[in-house]
Amino acid sequence: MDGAAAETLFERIIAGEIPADVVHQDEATFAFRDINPQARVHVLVVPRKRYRNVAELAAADPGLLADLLRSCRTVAGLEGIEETGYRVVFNTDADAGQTVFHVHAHVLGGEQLGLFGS
Ligand code: DGP
Repeated sequence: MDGAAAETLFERIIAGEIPADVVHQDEATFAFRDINPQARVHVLVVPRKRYRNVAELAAADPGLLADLLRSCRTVAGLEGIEETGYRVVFNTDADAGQTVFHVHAHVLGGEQLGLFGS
């Protein structure tokens, strides 16, 4: 867990202090639409408990990582893209362009997605 005292943007969204288009929530996770969608469906899925990135989450709490991935599948079902396919992306630190240091899965789909790259 990130020891920094300051709340992250996503903690403020989870707390309802910043409005968001919530898609799904449960005891462990929270999902809402990305403010700058990169595909027809673009939902961010975050654990309520903050870890800096997916590597820290995996090391500290693999059960919570499994919960997070289950929520990604739930979101895909709710968004109608479970059958057509979707991508789950974890940007991890600087070169990947991570900007919010509260681990989040990007669930992308609803159209044919481009190839990976810069
Ligand atoms: P990343 O680059 O992986 O750290 O992704 C952070 C994402 O968070 C980025 O795709 C845009 C999104 N985002 C940033 N600020 C807000 C916000 O205030 N509301 C919502 N819904 N999404 C945000």
